[in-house]
Amino acid sequence: MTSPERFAALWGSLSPIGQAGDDGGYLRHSWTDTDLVCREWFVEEALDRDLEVEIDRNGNLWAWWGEPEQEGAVVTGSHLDSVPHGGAYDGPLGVVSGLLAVDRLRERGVRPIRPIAVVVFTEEEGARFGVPCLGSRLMTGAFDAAAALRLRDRDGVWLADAIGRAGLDPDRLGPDPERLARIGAFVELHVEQGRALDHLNAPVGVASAIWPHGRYRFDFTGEGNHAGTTRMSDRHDPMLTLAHTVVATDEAARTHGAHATVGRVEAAPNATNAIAARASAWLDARAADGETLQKLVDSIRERAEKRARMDGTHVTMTAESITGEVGFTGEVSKLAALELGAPVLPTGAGHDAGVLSGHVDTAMLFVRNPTGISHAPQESASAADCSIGVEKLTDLLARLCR
Ligand code: HGY
Ligand code: MN
Ligand code: MN
Ligand code: MN
Repeated sequence: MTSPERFAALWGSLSPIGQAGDDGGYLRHSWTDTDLVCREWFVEEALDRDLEVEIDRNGNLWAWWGEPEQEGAVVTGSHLDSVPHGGAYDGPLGVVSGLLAVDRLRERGVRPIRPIAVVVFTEEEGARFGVPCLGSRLMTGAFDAAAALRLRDRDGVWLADAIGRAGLDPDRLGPDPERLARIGAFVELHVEQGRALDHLNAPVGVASAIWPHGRYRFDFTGEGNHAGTTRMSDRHDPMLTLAHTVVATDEAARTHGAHATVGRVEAAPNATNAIAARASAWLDARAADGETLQKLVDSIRERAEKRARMDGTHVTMTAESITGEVGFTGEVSKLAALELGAPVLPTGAGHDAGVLSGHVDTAMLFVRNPTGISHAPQESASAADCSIGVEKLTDLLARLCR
């Protein structure tokens, strides 16, 4: 059994990396120095386990027990990057659990006939370059390499320069069909981003589905002017239209029983005593099915356009990334549900497992999060539940690799 103490020991070697600010949140944006330290941590832990480490053409890290070239690999893992001031567990829990599961398989005397790998996918949160699950989407061809070379972060740094600085060749970005074809099963363990397991009093659960979701950019244009001398009746203020769009987002989500959020806004010139000339807002919209998602986004867009006409401003909406509905219905998920005897539940959060599920027999395991909070410092999981998660992951991998 992986004791909570043993889990805490490995966890403790990773968790201080990238903890930013006094709120205890994490700042681990991909390809930054912090991320490179996290990646070095992973490589060291993998080499300590005599795993063969490789970095693929898209920057994803793979630690192999057995022959990478062999068909039918059993892969587990997750990501190490975070949203700004995110929680400790979203991503890293799956990576640490994967490494500990390799230890446990060896202690149990399991002799895999299929290679096992622990993977770290890059840029899962999309917090730096705006596209979630970028590493797994590039590998599967779900995101175009040429489009990736057009990605820049908010400081204007090109993705190509960021990965080049880490020693990768940007020209090699792109689909990796041979690698993908060699994967027989993928299992991602992840902290639950909600409280269903807490309410069910269960330490571990199995994913049934991932809600379809999308990210949309709203650009509002109006008329910049002096904040002090411009009469209210003469204004064309894009911030007013933006504000009404945020209210419309909340109301539409409640009407449609969906989740919709505006968590990021920008204004230009962003000065206290100047009426904004332009403003932007990013919408994250999610719903239990694709049809509801489309209705939700359409109604938000229509209300934004209607308000723009009232304000004499102009609004455009651009879809930045769309993720279709993911159902975890394959053999591995069925085995997971049977093997674990745990609750089976959907999630509104996107994951690399969702991207791979279109190509590989995939399952997701969730570990209880007593606060239910995620993408914030209050995200939590107990060492006891995490060590149960490692055992359950080990049970599943043991079944899959023989
Ligand atoms: O945003 C998401 O759904 C995931 O946590 N990256
Ligand atoms: Mn995650
Ligand atoms: Mn996340
Ligand atoms: Mn002045």
